[in-house]
Order: sequence, then C-alpha cells, then structure tokens
Amino acid sequence: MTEVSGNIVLVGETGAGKSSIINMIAGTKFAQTSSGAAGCTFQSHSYILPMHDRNYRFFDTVGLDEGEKGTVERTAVIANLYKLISGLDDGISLLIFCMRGPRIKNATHQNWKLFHDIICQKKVPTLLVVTGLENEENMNKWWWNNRRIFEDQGIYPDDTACITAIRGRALKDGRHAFDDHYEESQSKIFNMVLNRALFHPQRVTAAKIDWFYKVLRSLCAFFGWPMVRDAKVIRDIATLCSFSPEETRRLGKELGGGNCRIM
Ligand SMILES: Nc1nc2c(ncn2[C@@H]2O[C@H](COP(=O)(O)OP(=O)(O)OP(=O)(O)O)[C@@H](O)[C@H]2O)c(=O)[nH]1
Ligand SMILES: [Mg+2]
Repeated sequence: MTEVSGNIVLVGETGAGKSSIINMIAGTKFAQTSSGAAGCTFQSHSYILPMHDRNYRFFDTVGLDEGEKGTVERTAVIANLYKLISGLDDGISLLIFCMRGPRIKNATHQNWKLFHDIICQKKVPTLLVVTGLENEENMNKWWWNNRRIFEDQGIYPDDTACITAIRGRALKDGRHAFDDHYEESQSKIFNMVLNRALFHPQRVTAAKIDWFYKVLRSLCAFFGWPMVRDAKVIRDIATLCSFSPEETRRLGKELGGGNCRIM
C-alpha cells in the first residue's frame, strides 16, 4: 500500500482554480475543471500525488459561493464538508485556500473564516493561493500590493503563492501562452507544500456534534441562510452524514432548542 505523508485539503469558492491546481501538481489532467458559470466539482475527490520522495493525499472539495441556495443544496454542502473533515481520522497537514485574482470578493473573507478559523480551529497551517495572475508582469507583486486588504480582514496566511494555474492557449511553435508563468507557479506550489505541510497532522473533530453545530451556525450566518430548525431538514442532514440515532437526537436538541421532535 502507498505510504501517505499527510492529507492536504484545497478549499475556496467555485471557479477559484482548485481542480486546476490539483492537475498542476499531478502534472496531468486528473481533476475535472470547468469554465462554465455553474460550479464543476460537486463532490470532494481525493488524489494521492507524489511530491519529490513523498506522497500526499490531496482533497479537491466542492466550491462554496454566495449564490442563492435552496434547502437541499445547503444540506448537501454542509453534509459534504462534514463527511470530508470527519473522515480524516489521520488529521490534516495543510489547508490550501484558493481564490481567483486579481479582484478580491466578499466571499473570500467568509470562506477564510469558515475554513481556517472554524472548521480547522486555526490549528492547521494555511496557504493562500491566488490564481488568474497571468497578466501580471511580476506575480508576487500582486501580494505585496494587496496584502493590507487581507490583513485588514483578519486573513493572515502562513504563506502565499500568486500563480497562474493554466498554460493558456496553444501557440504556433507548440508552446502555450502562459508556459513561463505556469512553470514558475508549479515550483512555487511544490516548495510551499513541502515546507509547510505538518509532519504531525492535526485532528480537528474532537466533539462531532458540537463542532458540526458550530460550523452550521457559522455557515448560516455568513451566507445569510436561515438557521436550520426544520425537523425534516435535520433528519436529512443526519441521514447524509450517517449520524447514529443518539447523534441525531443531540443535533436536533442543539438546533431545535430541545423542542424539536425529529425521530
Ligand atoms: N486565466 C486563468 N484561468 C484559470 C486559472 N486557474 C483556473 N482557471 C480556469 O478557471 C476555470 C475554473 O477552474 P477550476 O479549476 O475548475 O476551478 P474550481 O475551483 O475547481 O471550481 P469548482 O470545481 O466549481 O469548485 C477553468 O476554466 C480553468 O481553466 C488561472 O490561473 N488563470
Ligand atoms: Mg473543481
């Protein structure tokens, strides 16, 4: 069996370039990418990829965005996050937070808080990777020019890579428009992962239901969703997450303030 040195989770809004970064690390097209308006990755996928003489398991997650979501989609987003994180019994070594530059969106701040502060409880080193910087003469300069905006919003990454995650269109000579930026980006990502991934991964789900409840509450607050109180929705979440009857009862009590009959 392949020995894996750690789990690395990529998060960020839909279209940020998470799947493209996985492909860049793999050196081949493993993960599906999409230029369409709708999100492309609907379920988290994991890939074991070699980096020098180590193997890491990379998780390509479902992108979150600010769009209108119905109860069903909302439930699925929450359940997917839960399944992914709670399934990592051997912990997380690194979080890679992706965003699409050069413009900074509101969702960036919300997603950072959700993943870095709440889900990973500030325990896991977090890299900020800004994609879409192929038109910058010097990609690193983007960070020097914009760093203050991030710090003003409480975003302090452990390291940052300003990159181009695609090679761009093919040119007549067989090369591609962004080959130079792409290759520079690839080596940045490799170095950062090897330097920053923890040797001793952090487990982040000590008390399942308490943690789940906190995540749910924050998701609702950030995205302006009404807090989940409906018994059927709670039952759906419990089924999607494979909670035991006792866990389902506790979740219902937390969410419904004890008055909610859910079984
Ligand atoms: N110009 C440019 N396009 C990029 C870059 N990175 C990714 N893209 C393109 O942006 C689109 C979305 O990229 P994905 O890698 O599918 O994004 P994702 O974060 O996996 O999106 P979801 O799966 O929907 O969450 C694709 O068409 C990519 O080719 C980049 O650095 N520059
Ligand atoms: Mg994707």
